[in-house]
Amino acid sequence: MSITLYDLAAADTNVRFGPHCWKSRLALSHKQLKHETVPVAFTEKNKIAISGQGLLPVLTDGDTVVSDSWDIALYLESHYSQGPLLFENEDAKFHAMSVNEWCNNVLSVHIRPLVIMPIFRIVREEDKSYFRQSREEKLGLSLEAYNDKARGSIVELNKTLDTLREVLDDQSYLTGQSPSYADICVLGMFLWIACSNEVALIDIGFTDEEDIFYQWYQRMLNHYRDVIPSRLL
Ligand SMILES: N[C@@H](CCC(=O)N[C@@H](CS)C(=O)NCC(=O)O)C(=O)O
Repeated sequence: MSITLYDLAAADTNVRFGPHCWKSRLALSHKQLKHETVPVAFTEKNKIAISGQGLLPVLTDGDTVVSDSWDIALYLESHYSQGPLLFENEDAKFHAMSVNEWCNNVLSVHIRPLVIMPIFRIVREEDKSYFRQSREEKLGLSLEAYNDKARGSIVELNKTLDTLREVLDDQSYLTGQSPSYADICVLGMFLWIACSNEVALIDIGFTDEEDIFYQWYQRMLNHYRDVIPSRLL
């Protein structure tokens, strides 16, 4: 069956920056599943009408339609038993679920100020007013005022990563010596920064080459290099 992933895109449709979309793209790569991607801009939700909701990612596999990155991960794991597992066992699934929640509720708070203006700059002209209005309504601040929090965010993000550094001190990946869906969730959040900003993460200044987290990040990019934009490798 042919798998298609509908993925949030910038004006340059090669630029895909959605963190949840990245989780699904990395999950497909992890399971070594061939797939096509369809770029979807913020105001092109008609392309995913088939899913009955308005958020990306959406995956189609023949007649099956799955939305929500977590549900996509569960779908791929249960329907494609070949290739490496996303969750080694039930405990790993619960661990990944809590890492995913932590990414969505804690990490994202520190990351969002770093991506808000860069995303505004790279989306299509016709998407800019939707992006500004929807984000300003949610944040209760102008994009510009929110962007002013970026410097402080880098410091907070760095502190937050200490939780991961403690784990990565003893092992190469979050659940052991090979990557799993928990690692994918975290990488998805960092690809949100890396794909919306023109400069490399290290140039933004929140980590350095000696940092155990940065080393994990490089290992992850390399592991999933078949789907990672070449400028990040
Ligand atoms: N819980 C959902 C979140 C989906 C989500 O927020 N997707 C973003 C892209 S990564 C989106 O569709 N944004 C479009 C919009 O805000 O209009 C998941 O994990 O898939």
